[in-house]
Amino acid sequence: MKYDGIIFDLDGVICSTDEYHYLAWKKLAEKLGIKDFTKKDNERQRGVSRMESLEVVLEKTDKKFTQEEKVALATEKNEYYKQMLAQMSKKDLADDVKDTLDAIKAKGIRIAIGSSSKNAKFILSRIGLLDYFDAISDGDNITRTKPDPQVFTMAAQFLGLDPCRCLVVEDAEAGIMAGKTGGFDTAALGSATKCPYATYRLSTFSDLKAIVL
Ligand code: B16
Ligand code: MG
Repeated sequence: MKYDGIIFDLDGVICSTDEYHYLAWKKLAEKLGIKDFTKKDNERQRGVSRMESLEVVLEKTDKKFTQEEKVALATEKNEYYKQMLAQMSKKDLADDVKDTLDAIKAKGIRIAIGSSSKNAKFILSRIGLLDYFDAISDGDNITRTKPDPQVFTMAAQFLGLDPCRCLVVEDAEAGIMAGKTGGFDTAALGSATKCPYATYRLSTFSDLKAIVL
């Protein structure tokens, strides 16, 4: 087998919660009087921490905020986001994602989540995958977010595998950089396909089968 383990990003790879991040940040931006927060701005929020994502929004206003006020704004965004997540169900897990994951598992390849999010376990529970992965590395066990490789190196450790035996699947350029820095091969989806450092580029999630099976 080409890889013994696969580490999946969550938002924008396993499910479309990247769209909910965008909508929640846009709602916060509008409350701050920012009318031109766009998907292009949101691209820079992929994979990075909640507080770094807030700075992408605040670049668009002249208003100044204390650190305490920034924490309150990030918390407010997270409340909007969690309200959207609470509406999710198993229907939000696409068939091609579930079928591909099942096929990978059936071959005995170990699988992990590698997500910067502190909401990862809640999302996995909503879509019925909380107990499905061999390991979860997420915002609760890291001190640095992507593009730092920590979330992926910890996922590989949890799987008991060397990074060179694992593939990272990502939709964020920051995630591809994190994978590369950590010594992983990477498979890019969506906007991450623009990143020159990706090992593979996927048009659909199920393209993974041709690489790893
Ligand atoms: P939270 P991923 C990342 O998740 C998102 O891409 C990024 O936009 C977000 O800021 C980060 O999680 C933290 O998320 O606010 O839910 O803790 O793509 O690494 O799964
Ligand atoms: Mg992502």
